[in-house]
Amino acid sequence: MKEYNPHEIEPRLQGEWAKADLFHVPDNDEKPKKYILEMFPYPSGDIHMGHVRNYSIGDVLARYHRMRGYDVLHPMGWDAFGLPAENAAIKHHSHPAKWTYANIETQKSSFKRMGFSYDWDRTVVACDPEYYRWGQWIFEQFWKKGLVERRNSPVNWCPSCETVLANEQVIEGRCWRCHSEVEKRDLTQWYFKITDYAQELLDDLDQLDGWPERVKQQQANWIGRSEGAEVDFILCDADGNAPADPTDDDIITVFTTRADTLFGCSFFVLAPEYKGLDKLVAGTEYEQPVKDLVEAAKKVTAVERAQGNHEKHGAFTGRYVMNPINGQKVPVWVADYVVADYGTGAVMAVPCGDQRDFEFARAYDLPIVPIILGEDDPLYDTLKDEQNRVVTSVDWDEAYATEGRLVQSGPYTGMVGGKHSEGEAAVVKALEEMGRGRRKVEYRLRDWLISRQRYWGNPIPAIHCEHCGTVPVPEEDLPVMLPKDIDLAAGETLATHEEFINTTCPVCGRPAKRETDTMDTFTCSSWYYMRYTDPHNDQAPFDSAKVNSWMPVDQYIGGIEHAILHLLYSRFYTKALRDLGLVNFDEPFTNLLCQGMVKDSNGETMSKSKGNVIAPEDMIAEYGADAVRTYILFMAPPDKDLQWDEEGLAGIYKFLNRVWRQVFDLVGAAGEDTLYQPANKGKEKPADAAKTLLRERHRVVGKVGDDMERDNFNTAIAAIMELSNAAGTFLHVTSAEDRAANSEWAALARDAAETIVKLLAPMAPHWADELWNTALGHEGFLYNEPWPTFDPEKAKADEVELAVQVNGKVRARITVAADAAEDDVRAAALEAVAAHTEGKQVVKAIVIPGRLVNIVVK
Ligand code: ANZ
Ligand code: ZN
Ligand code: ZN
Repeated sequence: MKEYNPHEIEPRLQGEWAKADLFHVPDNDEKPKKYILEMFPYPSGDIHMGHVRNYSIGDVLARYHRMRGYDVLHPMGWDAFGLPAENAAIKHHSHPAKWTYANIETQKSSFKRMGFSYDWDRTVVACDPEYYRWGQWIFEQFWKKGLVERRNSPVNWCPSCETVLANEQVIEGRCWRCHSEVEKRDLTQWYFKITDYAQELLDDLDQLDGWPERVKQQQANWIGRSEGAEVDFILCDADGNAPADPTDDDIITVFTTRADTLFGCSFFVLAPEYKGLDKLVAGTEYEQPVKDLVEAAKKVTAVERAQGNHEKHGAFTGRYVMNPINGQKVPVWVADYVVADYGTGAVMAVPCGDQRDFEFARAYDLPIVPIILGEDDPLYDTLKDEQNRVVTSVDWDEAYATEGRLVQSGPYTGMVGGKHSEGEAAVVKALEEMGRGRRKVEYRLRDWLISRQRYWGNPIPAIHCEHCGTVPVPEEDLPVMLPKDIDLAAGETLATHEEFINTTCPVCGRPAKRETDTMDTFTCSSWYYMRYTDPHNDQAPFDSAKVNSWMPVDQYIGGIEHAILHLLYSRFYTKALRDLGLVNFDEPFTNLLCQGMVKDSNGETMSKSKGNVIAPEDMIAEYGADAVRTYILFMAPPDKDLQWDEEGLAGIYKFLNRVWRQVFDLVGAAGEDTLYQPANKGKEKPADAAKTLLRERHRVVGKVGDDMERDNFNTAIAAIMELSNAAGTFLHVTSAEDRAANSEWAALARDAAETIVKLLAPMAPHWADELWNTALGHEGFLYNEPWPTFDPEKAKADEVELAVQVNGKVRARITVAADAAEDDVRAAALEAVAAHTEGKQVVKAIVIPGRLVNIVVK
């Protein structure tokens, strides 16, 4: 028998697979299709265990479905634009492309060394002009469709990355990449109008049954639909006189989810960035204090604003507005807790019902009018029938933010108040009738800011002409190529690259300037999975028939950190491309699996700075790729964190060795009987061992199939181990001669061997192929072999052993038919413990099928 040597067989088989072009998948085959996809990596250097886990999961699924008879699309590529390449280039005085392509080569050879079954012919590299050309083309289609806007507004600026960021890339006020605190700047930037799809992005989450709940929840929260109303307040003088016929300039509108609380509005607050604030205070004594407040508000960091519990500061504007519901005059303040880009940037402050307003009222000594109360509130009895404002202060510690009864609220007094309440509906109706309010749905989702002031990205294909404005680069001139001659270390950027900038206007032919911003790298990852279906197309991003035949992705696998960013953007791209008529599906990823992290042996995240990184190549060098793959899949369910334990890996390596030997033995190819233990023969009868093996063979095939369909790779491997145990017992008690002499046993042994090898083939493909070719004497690769079938009848155990307890103590064991009726089992149990129940009364006898019979006597 040949010894198991992964270091010899793995590279050799990888070469054979490549030579046979094994993983090439045709487009127009009759077979049913599966698209298995792992998130493409950023080429940051060599691969880490997180990659190994991510791609091992994908590879097992790809190989499994292939054996199940599908044509499997399983591609790999690189998300190759982005800042780390630029930083590396600056550090080493080289070009980002050099660093990027070198890393791609390294990663690619690591993936090959892991034995992943990618169709390398379909590779997509985001920084290749053949790919980014079509990213630019899609940008232009979006533009034509009205989904692109260029506008000036306050944006997130990362001072360390020296570029703007989308809202999704600001995590608790910090840059997603470098964790620096993000600043606000007023800049003219490019946006994708993802907000046009806010409602559909929210609604269609319901279709995504195959997505983790928490990802859908995060997306729903991010989209943040909020149902309420807009209410118009009219500017008035200090005596409360408002123009009878107000113009738009006299009106300030607010968005509120709590119109029911209008009677409790005791002041009014504008965001520091509110448009028109300057005009309100110009030339008054309030101008300077307001300006000071606005300046100071810029220093309230985004981190603090996001948390919302900073000390609130404000200034009075000297102006008043009239509350449309009761004609009351309300002072207008400006304060740093109101954000400019939500609702209208103005709020009707109701300190009694809103905690932020409450805190502000306390800080500036503004009235807190109780207009909503719980029925158990001490004030309730006094105020419950009071329509007028008689109490204007409370001794509370916080606002009353839940449902309650409206008081001091005119005709609405006594109604239930709260979000979507009776009171809210009544007030909105009244406002609508007087033309001072209307229903409104707000979303937290903002348009996607996609321009970046960085070199290593996809150039935005636009030209600025003094005469014609900003116009798209003609399609036939795409791609706008990134210039190669740039010295980033010397501070050069696209914006300083004269040759790049200067061009002619495609409309009027006069000199014009190119746009120098590049696109967010998340635009590259928003459609790469479509390009895989037609990667070499030079006429279009992809052929619609091809993309529609493969997409949506059946199983997508990647990290939870993309819950909002990549996964939301990809859904937007899909819907926009659908509306452009380029694809015919609504959602890109039918099933999503977010794999858990790989932690070190103490449960800590692995990082270079902690020095606790386990390098995949070291583990491969020691145990081979098959053991690493199988171990990673065995150690934990795929969505849970995995704690590294090298002993466990050594155990899996031993298991592969043991089964290797078993397979040779089972087919009598070991040369000698390596596992036969004549001394054991007496303990277990060979006929019983054969029976058990046959049953396990059928049971385990059924179980592994079920487990694979549910991504339970760990329990699938555990079941294969059980089958191997049954095979082991059989080999201990039968000799090669015994088996050769009994044709039924010989057939059983071969079938068991082939089954084990096939079941492990998705996890340990080299090991399996080598056994398939040597011990089992077949040609070709298991990738092309059908998955084993099973007979559920044969999988059934015919007898089971049950413990019999009397008053909690095990007194006997009985063996009964597996399908025995409960009454028969009870009778057998009572008979077996008759000595312990004699003279006593049996109170109950409970049968727990397959496990025990519990008898209580007294
Ligand atoms: C009056 C009111 C009374 C409010 C009350 C709440 C409770 P969601 O649910 O998140 O949509 N708001 C509106 N625009 C704002 C802005 N630009 N910056 C800060 N806050 C703003 O929140 C809606 C509520 O947030 C609105 O309803 C408004 O305060 C506030 F007892 O109006 B409410
Ligand atoms: Zn940054
Ligand atoms: Zn022009």
